[in-house]
Amino acid sequence: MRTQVVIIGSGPSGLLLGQLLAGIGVENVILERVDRDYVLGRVRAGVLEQGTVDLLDEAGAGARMRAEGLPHDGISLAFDNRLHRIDLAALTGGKRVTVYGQTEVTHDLMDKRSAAGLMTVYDAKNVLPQGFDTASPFVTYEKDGVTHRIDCDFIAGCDGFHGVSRKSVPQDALKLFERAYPFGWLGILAEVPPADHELIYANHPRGFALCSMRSEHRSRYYVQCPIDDKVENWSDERFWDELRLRLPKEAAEKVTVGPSFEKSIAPLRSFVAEPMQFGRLSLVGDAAHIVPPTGAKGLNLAASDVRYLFSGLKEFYLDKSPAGIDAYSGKALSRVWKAVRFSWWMTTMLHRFPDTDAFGQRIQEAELDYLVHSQAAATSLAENYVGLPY
Ligand code: RFL
Ligand code: PHB
Repeated sequence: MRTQVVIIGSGPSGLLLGQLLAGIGVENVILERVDRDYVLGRVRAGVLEQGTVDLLDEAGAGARMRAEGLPHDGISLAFDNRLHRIDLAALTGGKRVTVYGQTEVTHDLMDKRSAAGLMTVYDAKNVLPQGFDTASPFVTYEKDGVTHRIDCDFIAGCDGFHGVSRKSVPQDALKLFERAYPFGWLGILAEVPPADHELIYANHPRGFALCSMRSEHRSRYYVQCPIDDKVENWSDERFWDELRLRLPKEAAEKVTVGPSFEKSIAPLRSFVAEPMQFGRLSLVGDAAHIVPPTGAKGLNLAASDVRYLFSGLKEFYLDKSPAGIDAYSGKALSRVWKAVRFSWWMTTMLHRFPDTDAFGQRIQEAELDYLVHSQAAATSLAENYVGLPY
């Protein structure tokens, strides 16, 4: 068969791109390695920048987010047994973030896609992008033991960090940048009201902790844990005790405990692959870059990549010009590296590192103190947190 754009991966970046393309009449097919429920079962990001919110609206998938998402005007940094609020809106001329889970974003985009009758092949095995150094690329895959081929104009590699797209480009054409952090995040979801109406990022001698939420009745909490730790080592009781030890008293007292219904450990990593464009194949989102979740940037970067690629494809199809596609990698990477820097900086400032000595600890304390008492420093955090302009 033939289509205009083959999208590999039905995570948020693939689904969002597919929906935007369909909106301007560009045919696309999504090939996804696993099934729909598996994709929806992954609990990940929770904070949307305004640019991501606007893009979901443009894709026609913003209605539930508008109704159920929680707009936040600030966050708190906790250290030295106190909460220090950063007023994001006041520091950025009224910008804010929206708390709405990635699972819900994916769900809304999938519903829109099925309602529009757009083709998605789930359980597509051995997906392989080919011929993307020519003007006639194609993708092969297997489904129920039968091999299929889809010819197209462009291939969008939206298949995450472990996907096939990045692996399919000539490896000597790729430049990789990587930093692994010597700890992980243990996260839980529980059907209890959040400790605060805004997020709390805590630096504590026992390690980092984060209070987040999915709704006014559902909390998402994280604690920094050793990289080789196992979920089985963490009963709910141990988790709640550890979380409360890492929070200032005023926040710890407001933590409502209850049974967790999800518990997992995520490693933290910074990773960038350059370039993000190889002829007719583009890498989008986690396929090209990973950030540690401390700045809440992973999903938002996937959305900004989609915005740049979509405008390039739109220019190609509507104005018959390849200029936008040719500029994709440069534009996307410029924004990616700023978010990589911000996420690395937040991670470095808020976590305990195994090799932090007394000097390093005082530097961390001085940085946090400076941040909450200097308008210039707080403004820098705020403008990055709400999202740099596209
Ligand atoms: P995704 O969401 O990984 O989706 C990729 C999709 O591609 C499919 N796929 C394939 N399909 C066909 N053929 C293949 N060979 C394929 N290989 C893979 C996969 O099944 C999947 O459906 O990438 P996308 O769309 O770029 O979206 C990026 C975001 O998901 C990601 O940046 C964030 O979730 C990162 N992230 C977090 N970001 C935040 O902002 N805040 C968080 O709290 C947060 N927590 C997380 C995270 C990422 C995690 N990962 C990657 C393990 C927690 C975890 C555990
Ligand atoms: C989340 O709610 O999962 C979340 C929020 C903020 C972050 C990371 C994760 O920085």
